[in-house]
Amino acid sequence: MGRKRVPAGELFQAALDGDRSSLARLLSLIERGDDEAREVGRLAYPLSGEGYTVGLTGAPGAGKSTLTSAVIRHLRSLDLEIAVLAIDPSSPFTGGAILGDRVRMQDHATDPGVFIRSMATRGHLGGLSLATPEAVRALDAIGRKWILVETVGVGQVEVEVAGKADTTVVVVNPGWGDSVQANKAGLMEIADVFVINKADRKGVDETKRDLMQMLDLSDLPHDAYRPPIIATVGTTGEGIVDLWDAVLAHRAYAESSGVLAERRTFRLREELREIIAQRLGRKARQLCTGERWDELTDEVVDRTTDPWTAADEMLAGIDA
Ligand SMILES: Nc1nc2c(ncn2[C@@H]2O[C@H](COP(=O)(O)OP(=O)(O)O)[C@@H](O)[C@H]2O)c(=O)[nH]1
Ligand SMILES: [Mg+2]
Repeated sequence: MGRKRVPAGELFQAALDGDRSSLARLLSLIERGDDEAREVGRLAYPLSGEGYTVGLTGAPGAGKSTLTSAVIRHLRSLDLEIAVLAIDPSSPFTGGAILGDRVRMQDHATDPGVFIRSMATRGHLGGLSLATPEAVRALDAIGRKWILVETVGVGQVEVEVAGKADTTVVVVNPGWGDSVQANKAGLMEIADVFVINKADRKGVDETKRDLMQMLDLSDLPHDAYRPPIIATVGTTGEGIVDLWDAVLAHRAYAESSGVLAERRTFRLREELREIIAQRLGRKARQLCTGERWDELTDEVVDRTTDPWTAADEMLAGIDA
């Protein structure tokens, strides 16, 4: 790219000192996920842990970016510094949604109290599941106390990624009950707060009823906490204060009940497992090359040996 390569450690220090372009480059490293990304991860981890992540998820077009922008405005009015990650796992190549996000959030582009970053997945969801928490930690490490994460939440894997926030806001629209596209069961499971956005349209009450019914039927434990349902109009900012109050209420509940600590432990354990799985995958790909590999596959093809015996030989010395 013609730009001078700066060692990860230097970039990290510059980002810590408040240099935004270094922070942007740091996040590019994380997105790439190579050895330098690991280095960034090692540096960021001990400095992280103070930040709180709020995920906004829902179908494309539900108004997530518009709401995010309205939330940013609200938080800035309270003088809070924030970071926003906009992630779109569903369209890794077109970047169309991300362009839309940029347009809708550009009001804040010159505000030093706001850092907005779009992340594409380059068609690799495994990459996203590691890059997202790593990016969050980098933002946390440089001192952002609130990190908003916008993700598309349609398919199952996307919903899993979306559910990895400390508080998850699920955005639906009036008429959601009729939509066949959404992974409703998955979204019900991860929602801490429901938002019916586009409440300027008709059907808000029906949608609210649908959601309440689904909450009643779900086997989530409701004794201590039940996700509230907030109506908003992202384009005018109506309901944004209620939305944010609901986030704060969930946070207070999650912190005092131990739910937050439990979730974070679970997430870290999953992440560690994923790191190990990816490394083992890489090792497996390295193993399956070379002369002996070619001979063995030929033997399996010729039926002079079977796949299991061949695998045993390739894995000799590795307990797998
Ligand atoms: N009528 C109406 N339109 C909205 C509202 N919120 C967002 N939109 C519009 O819905 C479209 C999609 O919004 P966007 O924030 O990009 O959705 P995202 O894909 O979920 O991020 C845009 O044209 C917004 O202006 C709302 O409350 N009411
Ligand atoms: Mg968007």
